[in-house]
Amino acid sequence: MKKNWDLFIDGGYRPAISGKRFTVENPWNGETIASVAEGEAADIEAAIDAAERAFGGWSSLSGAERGDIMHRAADHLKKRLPELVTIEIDQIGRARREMTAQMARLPEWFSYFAAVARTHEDTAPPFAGDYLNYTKRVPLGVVGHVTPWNHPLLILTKKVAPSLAAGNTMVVKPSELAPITSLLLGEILKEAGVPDGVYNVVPGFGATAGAALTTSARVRKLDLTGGTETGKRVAAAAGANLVKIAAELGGKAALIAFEDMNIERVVAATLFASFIATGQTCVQGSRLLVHRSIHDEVVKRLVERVAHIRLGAPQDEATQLGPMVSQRQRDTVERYVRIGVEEDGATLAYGGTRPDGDAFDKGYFIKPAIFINVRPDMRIAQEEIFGPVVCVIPFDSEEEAISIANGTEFGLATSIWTRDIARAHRVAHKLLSGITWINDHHRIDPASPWGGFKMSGLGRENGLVAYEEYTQIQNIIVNLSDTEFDWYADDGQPKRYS
Ligand code: TXE
Repeated sequence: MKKNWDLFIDGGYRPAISGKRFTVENPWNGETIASVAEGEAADIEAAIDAAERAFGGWSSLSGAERGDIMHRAADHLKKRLPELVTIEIDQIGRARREMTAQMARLPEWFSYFAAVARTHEDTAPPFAGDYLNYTKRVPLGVVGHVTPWNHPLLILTKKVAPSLAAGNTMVVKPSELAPITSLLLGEILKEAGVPDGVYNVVPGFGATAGAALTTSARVRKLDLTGGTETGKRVAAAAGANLVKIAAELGGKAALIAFEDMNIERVVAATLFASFIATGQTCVQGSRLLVHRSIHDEVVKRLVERVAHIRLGAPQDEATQLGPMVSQRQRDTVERYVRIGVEEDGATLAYGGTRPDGDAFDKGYFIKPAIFINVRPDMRIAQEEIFGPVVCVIPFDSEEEAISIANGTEFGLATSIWTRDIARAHRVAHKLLSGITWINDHHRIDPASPWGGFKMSGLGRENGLVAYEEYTQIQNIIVNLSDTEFDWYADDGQPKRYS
């Protein structure tokens, strides 16, 4: 991989106007993997200029023409996946088996939204009188994407594909911890035929580049994935300029395991939901609500099985869990482990400490943590930790499980584990949860809406709704009558509404 990266603006690389650079660290060994141009407000302005210039051309292509280019983008992306996977692992420390599985699906987003661009149909709503009435969905203009480090290219792809399909041009501010794959996507889109200036990337920090993009009145929509506090700040800035906002923010997902579920399946589900991505995912299973009658057996098996998860070098195929992304994120987890231990009643049944051994010395490792005897009102059961920590909470009735599941400020995702089909749907319908899986967790599809209730965010990614949210409606009302109409004439003709 090349070591020096610049901003990607107007189809090419260029240094930051200030000449500043920052470094990207490998969280597995602390080594610097790249030096990246550090964009600030002036660079964001230059990127918006380029995106504004490109808008006329890109938005005037037909949906089918944009769709063809996006299908080529899917093909190019597929070819470059091995390189992208390796870079993503170096940037964020996630295990190769996870990144390979996740990133293999990214081309589907371009294919799906290419098909939407080609097949989208507008509407002809009824309109009283002799009228032809139709709507057109037209692009918004320049849109801004602010993305995080936990699934850098997946989250960006979820925003870029519908933006492109709808005919928008864009400026991306990737996470300062993981900007490289976003830059490489620029090369891939260019190769596929996306015109220069349609896709621009300005790496930099939230307080400078991020703030410049999100306070710009020239951007017509902001789409952020990040922490809830950042979401509030960005939404306030967007409000000041009446800019549309989509925000995918924090979560406190629960798994609800009923007594009719096979114990081994509950245990496997919890390990997968809670610890994949070293717990650094918005839909992480941070609470296991388990029926009291199977609680002890589930806890026993969880503790037995978690001890066998293999921590290690993220690039190694055999590794099951990598380090956390940064010192800061590990500090947060360790702080919450202390809070949990100090809170009256909760017991740390496993993990929460750094693993022993030279292999783990330089990386931000932490052993997956299981808390038991947790009460729903404890801080560890309420606040987003964003790490490999699960709080096990027993329940006695369906109503109690629903109330605990809904009892946080978040509402992103929940999974229900039961063989009882009526109960599964009954519970799902009472959850304040944007995404609800029944007998599964962490499943996503480009066609299926993704986003949260309450403080988990605004708007939806994926699906037709995401395409529509990257458009605005133009309503065209055609009078089909040749009868002359003169409101002010005293001609004895009936007037409108009279
Ligand atoms: O996120 P930030 P951080 C949560 C998770 C995590 C916490 C902090 O709980 O522990 O957030 O993580 C940009 N104006 N999630 O600090 O800061 C920033 O540069 C404009 C959940 O990494 O929210 C980055 O590009 N932009 C989440 C992006 O926002 C600003 C994924 C996200 O960073 C900005 C990540 C500002 N004022 C963290 N401040 C999820 N939903 O999956 C920051 N940014």
